[in-house]
Amino acid sequence: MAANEAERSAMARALELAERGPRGRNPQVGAVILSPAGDVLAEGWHRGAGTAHAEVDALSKLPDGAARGATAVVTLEPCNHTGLTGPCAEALIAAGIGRVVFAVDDPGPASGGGAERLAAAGIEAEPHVLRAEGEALLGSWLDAAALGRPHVTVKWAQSLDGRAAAADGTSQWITGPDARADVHRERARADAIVVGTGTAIADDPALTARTGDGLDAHQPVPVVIGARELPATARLYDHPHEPLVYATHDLRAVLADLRERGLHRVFVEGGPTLASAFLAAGLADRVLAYVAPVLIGGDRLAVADIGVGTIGEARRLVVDRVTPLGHDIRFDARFADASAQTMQEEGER
Ligand code: AOF
Ligand code: ZN
Repeated sequence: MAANEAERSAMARALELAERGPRGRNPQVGAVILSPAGDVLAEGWHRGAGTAHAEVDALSKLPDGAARGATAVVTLEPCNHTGLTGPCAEALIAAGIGRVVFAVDDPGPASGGGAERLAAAGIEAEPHVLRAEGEALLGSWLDAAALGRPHVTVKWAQSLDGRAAAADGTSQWITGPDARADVHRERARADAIVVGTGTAIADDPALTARTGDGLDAHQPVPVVIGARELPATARLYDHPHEPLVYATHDLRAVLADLRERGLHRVFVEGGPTLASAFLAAGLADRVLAYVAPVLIGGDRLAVADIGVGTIGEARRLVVDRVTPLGHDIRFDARFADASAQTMQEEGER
């Protein structure tokens, strides 16, 4: 049965409640419990990993039995797994809830499926009420939940012949000002911006997002991966966010930690060794390649060995957009679904 007016306005309220929760590893979720007559019985929201989920928070404000036959209006599909807390679908069933209305499906391989669990218990679950608003609120959390890790964009600039630097290592200004401005817009959309220690030392990048004549309002967290020691004077230590430094080659561990910190969209800026490592591991979802009409030659390739030994193993992409930027051309491409590797947590199916 489609949602009625009281349920829709309760969902709008639940979305407001959700925003009280922190952005982080866990989604922002709100819940409102309505009586069969449409009166608000209780409200709840999720306060972050390890605390009660929104539905359970709302139920906890009611005396035993008071939710019998009531409707739970929740911004996210009630979870169906035991993570840091128990499954909300079971909590709703135990409380005698008669109907559930939710906005957004939980895409988690383990946490999803709550709607089916409710249906199996004879509880009507009405999905996708104010879905667009719910998805807008959760944003990139949804990508990370589906992938089991942050969404990864690997970016590079290259000459027409596929080089990222000249023989002496110089690499600045392969592409022109329009392409560089575009990179800053892309940085501003990311939660974290990642470079290898080699690039951090050689290029000394600031890793800020600069648009127009100043710093963009949103700054991605700078991340450095690799074993080499950075000089204390590195410019990235002047970044508004404290840099995260990982002295490891275990990209999965790095991604898992970034997700724990609520950094759901990762922008890998290089250099070629790190970009190639993400590609080789199948941990890239999107490629952003800026191609300049210059020839460099030599052996400083934009992408090195990615484990392709024979042409049948070539990694195919789908190009979503080709954009001229001044004299350069931008390719915005993604890996076909099966190619990018998801990451499942221990014990998840
Ligand atoms: C809900 N209601 O309010 C939230 C849900 O480790 P846990 O137990 O905190 O579980 C986290 C996962 O549960 C999270 O990734 C997401 O799939 C779901 N979050 N589910 O029913 C809530 N916060
Ligand atoms: Zn839950």
